[in-house]
Amino acid sequence: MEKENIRQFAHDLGADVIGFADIEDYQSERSPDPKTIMPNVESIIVLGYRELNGAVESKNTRTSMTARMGGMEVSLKDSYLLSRYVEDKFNVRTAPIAFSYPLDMAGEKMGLVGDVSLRHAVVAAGLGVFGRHNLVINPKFGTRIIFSAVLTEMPMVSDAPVEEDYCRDCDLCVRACPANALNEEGKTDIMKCLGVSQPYGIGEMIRYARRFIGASPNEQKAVLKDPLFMSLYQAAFIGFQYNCFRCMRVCPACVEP
Ligand code: B12
Repeated sequence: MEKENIRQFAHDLGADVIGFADIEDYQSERSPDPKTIMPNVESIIVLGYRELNGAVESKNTRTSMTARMGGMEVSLKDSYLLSRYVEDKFNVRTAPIAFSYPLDMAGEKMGLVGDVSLRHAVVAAGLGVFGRHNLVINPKFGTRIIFSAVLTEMPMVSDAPVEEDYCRDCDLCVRACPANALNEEGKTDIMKCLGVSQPYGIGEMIRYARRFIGASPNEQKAVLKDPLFMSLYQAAFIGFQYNCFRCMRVCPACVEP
C-alpha cells in the first residue's frame, strides 16, 4: 500500500522505474555504512531515468552530456520532492542521495566513492544486474539508465531481485572502451576511464596549472589562448562533464534494435 503510493508519486514526478530495498539487502563493501548518513535508516527507494537514445548514440558528446545534465537535474529535483513527500505523508525521516556529486574528496576516496553506491542499491531494489562493463542493466532500459535514491526510516521489504543475467558476455563494451579500462573482469580501471571520460577534470587542470605557472609572461598569453583553457573554464561552471558514453552506447542488452 505504502509502496504503491510512493511508486505512483515518483512515477508522476518523472521517474521511469522505481524500486525499494530493505537497507539490510544493500551490500556495498567499499561504501560507507548508510547508518553514518541516517542513524535509523531502514530502507532505500531507488529511482531510474532512461537515457535518450538519440543523445546517447550521438558521436557529439556535448549532445550526450546535454541530455545527461537534464536527467541529473530531474533526478535531483525528484529525489528531493519525493523525500519531502515521504517525510510529510508517513512522518519518517528521509534524505535524498546525490546522483553523483558532492563526493567525499578526502583520504583514499578522492571523489571516487559515493556516499551510497547506487548500482548496489539498484541490485538490492530489484531494478537491475551488474554487467561486464560494471554498470547495471535494467530489464526495460538496458544499460541506458541512470539513478538516484532516497534513504528513509520506513521499514520496507525489498522488491524481488532480477533473476535473469541480462549481460550477453558479448564483450562489445570491453572492445569499445577507448581507454582499455574494462580489460580486467569485475574491475574498471578508474584512472584510465577518467583520462578519456573526463578530459577537463582535475588531472588536466593540474597539468594546465603547472604549464601556466612555469611559463614566461609571453608563453602564458599563448597558454591562455589554448582551447584547453577555454574547456577548463567551461567545466569550472558547468561541473563534471563526461566525454565518453561508449560502454553505455554499445551495450545491446534489452535495447530495441
Ligand atoms: C565515482 C563514479 C565513477 C568513477 C569511478 C567508477 C567506480 N569504479 O566506481 C568514474 C569516473 C570512473 C565513473 C565512470 C563512469 N560512470 Co560513474 N559513478 C561514480 C559514482 C559517483 C560513485 C561510484 C562508487 O561509489 N564506486 C565505488 C564502489 C561502490 O565501487 P566498487 O564497490 O569498487 O564496485 C566496482 C567493482 O567492484 C564492480 N562490481 C561491484 N560489484 C560487482 C558485482 C558484479 C557481479 C560485477 C560484474 C561487478 C561488480 O563494479 C564497480 C565498478 O568498478 C556513481 C554514483 C553513485 N553514487 O553510485 C556513478 C555511476 C556508477 N556512474 C555511472 C555512469 C553511467 C558512468 C559512466 C558511463 C560515465 C558516463 N558517461 O556517464 C562511466 C562508466 C565506467 C564503467 N564502465 O565502469 C552511473 C551508472 C549507471 C548504470 N546504468 O549502471 C552511476 C550510478 C551514476 C548514476 N547516478 O546513475 N564513475
